[in-house]
Amino acid sequence: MNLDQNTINSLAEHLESCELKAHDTPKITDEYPQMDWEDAYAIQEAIKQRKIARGCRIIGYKAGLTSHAKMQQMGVSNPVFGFLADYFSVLEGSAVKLSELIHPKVEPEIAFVTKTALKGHGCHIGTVLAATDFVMPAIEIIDSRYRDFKFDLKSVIADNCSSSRFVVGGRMRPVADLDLRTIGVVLEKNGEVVALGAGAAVLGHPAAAIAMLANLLGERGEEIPAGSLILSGAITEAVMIKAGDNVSLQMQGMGSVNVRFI
Ligand code: OOG
Ligand code: MG
Repeated sequence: MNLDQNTINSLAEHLESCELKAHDTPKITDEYPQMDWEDAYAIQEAIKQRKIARGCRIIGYKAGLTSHAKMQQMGVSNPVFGFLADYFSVLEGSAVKLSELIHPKVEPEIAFVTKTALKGHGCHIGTVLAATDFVMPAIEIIDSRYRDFKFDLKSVIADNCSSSRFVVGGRMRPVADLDLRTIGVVLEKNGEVVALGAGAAVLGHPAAAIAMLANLLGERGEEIPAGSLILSGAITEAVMIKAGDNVSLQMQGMGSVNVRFI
């Protein structure tokens, strides 16, 4: 680690206050170019602890930049991981208020819900499928706190990987009789198709993203508890939205989920 605990705490406070007040900021590596991977995850952890201290519950995790479409869009080359707090969850049927966000985008993702804990290292697709209770279609609403969504991997990790809101819906399906690689995904905005893909866009198999996450947490002595919700990463590139937009995601055999922005 290259940053001291005071700097980590003050960067966590800064990024979290940008999130809560919907303000953007230049990426933090501009001021702290020496920041390393451990520092980046330590800042993310400090943001998580601030939320827990305020009474938030951590309900799960997310993987990000797990598809070539997303890596190319954001100009980076490795997956990243973040946490999901209770208030990130938007119920289908309610609307997302744009006044609470900076410059949100939507992404189509497969959400996993676990029935047993997952602890790395050594987790693989099989371990993940065995620990999965069910999967559901999810629309993730990302909202980088960095100006114009311009960041490097360390800055985005510190910013909890642009996590902001998500909506799950459609049908919960057990994974035993699903081939998650070939599930077709159609994302529509105001009735128009804006992105398409299949599950395999995420690391060849979406469960591989969950295995990577479990292995990474395992290195830190942590596990994914039973009952966690995990977003496995965008299947397509992210799509910008504005007030009045209506976004709908259809997943083959898994129904659809919708969200409105006001
Ligand atoms: C980082 C978060 C990416 C995904 O699913 O790839 C992400 C970003 O693009 O702002 O959530
Ligand atoms: Mg995402």
